[in-house]
Amino acid sequence: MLELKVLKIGGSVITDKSLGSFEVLKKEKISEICEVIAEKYDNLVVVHGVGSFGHPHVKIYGLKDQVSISKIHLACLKLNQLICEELLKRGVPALPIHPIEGINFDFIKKSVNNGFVPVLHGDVTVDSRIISGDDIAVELAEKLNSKFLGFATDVDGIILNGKVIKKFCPEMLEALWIVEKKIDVTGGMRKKVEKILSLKTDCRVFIFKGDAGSLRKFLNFEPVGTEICRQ
Ligand code: IP8
Repeated sequence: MLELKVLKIGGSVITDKSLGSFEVLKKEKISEICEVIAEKYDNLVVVHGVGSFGHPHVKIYGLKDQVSISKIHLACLKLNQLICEELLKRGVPALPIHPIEGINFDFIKKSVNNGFVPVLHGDVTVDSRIISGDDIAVELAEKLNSKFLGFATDVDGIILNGKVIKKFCPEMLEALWIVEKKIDVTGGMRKKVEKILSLKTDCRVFIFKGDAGSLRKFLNFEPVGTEICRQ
């Protein structure tokens, strides 16, 4: 498999995740992103966060029993179906894949090799854990030996001292500080960066704004936003 890209789209890019929001889509943003993906989707795996189709549910229902887990999963599915439909409308052969069932990396590889675009999402597990889209994206990049991993977020990259930095090195981790007022049960930017730093394979990783221009750059293998350097 040549030049595989893994693109993680943040839940706050495609849904309104502000306090009190419950299953609120950012429809224009979803259209914009799907349009850009439709321009270039070869060897691509997409993972999306679930935003207000999952985080508020975890807060409200908890992970206490099977009914809660089912409710949370169903909300994640709703968003995943919608994203896949929007991609499909634009000719992208999106293949919904649900991590609650376990991730079959060979199947994902096979589907990419056969021209599909697997679309995974943040989810819950039957043993009451949350699996974040960030974890899934990093694991996919590792297992599929991807050379390009991108995180489309609601910020331009990593902001230190008020400025977006082009390259982030592990020594900067302590300085990473971001104010987040949203509900996020899987952690913010710092957790994302820590996860990326744990990546064991040789893969360029970028955090960038989920807008058309930045996304286009990423899909064309151009550096964008902040590159996370691991040494
Ligand atoms: O939105 C979280 O996934 P994320 C999954 O990628 C749930 O952090 C169920 C909250």
